[in-house]
Amino acid sequence: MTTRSTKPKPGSVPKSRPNVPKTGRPIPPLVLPSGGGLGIPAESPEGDQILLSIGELSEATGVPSETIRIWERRYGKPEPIRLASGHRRYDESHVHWLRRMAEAVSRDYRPSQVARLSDAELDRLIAPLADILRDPELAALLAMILEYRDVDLRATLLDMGRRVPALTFLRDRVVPLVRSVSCWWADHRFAVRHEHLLSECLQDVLRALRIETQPAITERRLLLTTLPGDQHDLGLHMAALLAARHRIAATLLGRDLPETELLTTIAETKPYGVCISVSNLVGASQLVRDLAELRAVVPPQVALIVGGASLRSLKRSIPGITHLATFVDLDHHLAALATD
Ligand code: B12
Repeated sequence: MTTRSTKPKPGSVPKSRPNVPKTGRPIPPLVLPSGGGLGIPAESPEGDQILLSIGELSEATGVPSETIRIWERRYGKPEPIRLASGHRRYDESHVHWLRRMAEAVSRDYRPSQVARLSDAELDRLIAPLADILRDPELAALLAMILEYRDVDLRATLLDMGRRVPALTFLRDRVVPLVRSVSCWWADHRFAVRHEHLLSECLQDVLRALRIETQPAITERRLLLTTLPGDQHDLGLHMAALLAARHRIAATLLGRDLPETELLTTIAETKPYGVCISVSNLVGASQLVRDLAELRAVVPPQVALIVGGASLRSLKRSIPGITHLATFVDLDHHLAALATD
């Protein structure tokens, strides 16, 4: 399959480019919620454009209102349109910039550094991910999502997952696919519904693949969960698949499990360890606090294994916690455990 010309090129994703996906099917333009919060007519000074309140901007970008205000105070961006009443309003260009700013920040660039960049520089900064889209197999998967071909998507992923080792499948297919979501979200090709569709399909596929190889409960058991409030559990399903491939029983406890429930499960199952996946929604200070608290209550013989995007923000390791940056590290860890 050849790369199609509509694909974004690194450093050249002009805001006004035609929004035509690789499939040739036009992607609907970003739909902004109508009406202003606070009961104020959401019109620009010209009176012909739908504008967003700060809450709506936050909803459209996933960036908390408080962060938007801080960035405006510190870096002068996003610079709101002011209504006669003094209220802040935002248009599509603000949504566009903020999504890309959030994407860069989630990849560990400092907000102060990113805020100084021109649009073209910001495009270049987050471009490496766009390279993923040159991969025809991944591009085909993304097209399936945009066309709501979830049955095909599941079947294709299942087939890939059965053909290659679990680590290769995760590292070369699943993780790049999930990461490209933020790239496409940042430049408006993906909406929340696409993100949900992909997440659901991936969960189905990861579960199915795991069940195919899941060992009967052995003495080596791993419990898997996320930290309170973190709904991002795809990393858990991925880690569970790897564990199953190493013949280690992975007991998925899902997200938002109260700590007391986790402690009771530990007491009742006597696992080798608890594996926690942390998305970059969880900030560094919260991560340190939550993990230190958990370590203090989990019996010392039970390993606490932590991985996920949020770890990149940690300056140093937390005593008693096994930090594994990638699935390659987890794979090594599990391999050693399985032969132990
Ligand atoms: C899918 C997704 C969702 C799905 C989650 C579905 C699900 N069941 O998991 C849904 C739509 C529900 C969602 C919701 C939200 N999301 Co979201 N989401 C994502 C997305 C696209 C992928 C996250 C993911 O699963 N990554 C897959 C994991 C495996 O990759 P990783 O975290 O980079 O981990 C790597 C390694 O660290 C390692 N790893 C991962 N886990 C583990 C575990 C172990 C043990 C080991 C060893 C290694 C390991 O493997 C990976 C490859 O190396 C990210 C964007 C992104 N680029 O990450 C945003 C993202 C995490 N979400 C974000 C946000 C803001 C939200 C919402 C607040 C949006 C909203 N306004 O509602 C909510 C929050 C809900 C909540 N309270 O948690 C932001 C967080 C930014 C921030 N710092 O605030 C991100 C970064 C998007 C962005 N650029 O703005 N989201």
